[in-house]
Amino acid sequence: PADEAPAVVFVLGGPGAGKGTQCARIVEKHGYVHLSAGDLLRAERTSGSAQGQMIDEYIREGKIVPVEVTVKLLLDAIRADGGRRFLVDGFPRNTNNLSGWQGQAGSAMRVAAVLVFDCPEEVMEERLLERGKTSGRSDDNAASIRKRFATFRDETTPVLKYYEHQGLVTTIDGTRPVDEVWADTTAFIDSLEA
Ligand code: UP5
Ligand code: MG
Repeated sequence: PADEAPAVVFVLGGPGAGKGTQCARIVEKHGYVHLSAGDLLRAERTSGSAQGQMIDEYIREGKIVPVEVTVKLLLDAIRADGGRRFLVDGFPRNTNNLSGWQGQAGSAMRVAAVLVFDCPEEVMEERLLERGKTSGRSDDNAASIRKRFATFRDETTPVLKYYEHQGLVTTIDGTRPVDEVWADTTAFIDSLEA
């Protein structure tokens, strides 16, 4: 119903698991608005703002940018769009992100589900090194990739555990070809709409 708070699906999974790829398809078929926290941070970095250099360093080191920065970017984008259904990709990445979201967006937004793409590090590493040949992303190199993996393992896992306890997590095997992953993804989004 229109009086309900806007719905958010958090999309998580390790670096290179396929979050952005699947989100783009969800937008095309299901009409969600896609907000990649990483894309918003990368855009903010190049906007020349004072915090740009700070964000740049966090990203290259695979560290998680202070939550106030990320939540503000996300909420500004959500409010500017005014839509009812959002995919928030790559967030919340640690328990501090989680409490920042709950404090600042908790009552205005409804977390409908948490979609997690599962993929072994060897596979993700290969994808990211390949993409790094052309992506221009400052974190698509072997040293940054190692740090991103460690951050995901140490800091994001507790967030996944939290939402698992809430019964909100659906995990999809992201190791397979894009079309096979998509078959499960679109079925899952359909199940939310049903
Ligand atoms: N590819 C995708 N799916 C494939 C498949 N099924 N089979 C074969 N290849 C597949 O895909 C990655 C690559 O793999 C692409 O070349 C793709 O074609 C191919 P993509 O869909 O881009 O995967 P994704 O999971 O989105 O990978 P990404 O690199 O974006 O993940 P990260 O989580 O590392 O990046 P993000 O942009 O979310 O964050 C970057 C950094 O920003 C973080 O490390 C952190 O420093 C900072 N950040 C924060 O501080 N806070 C936040 O809240 C968010 C980010
Ligand atoms: Mg991405």
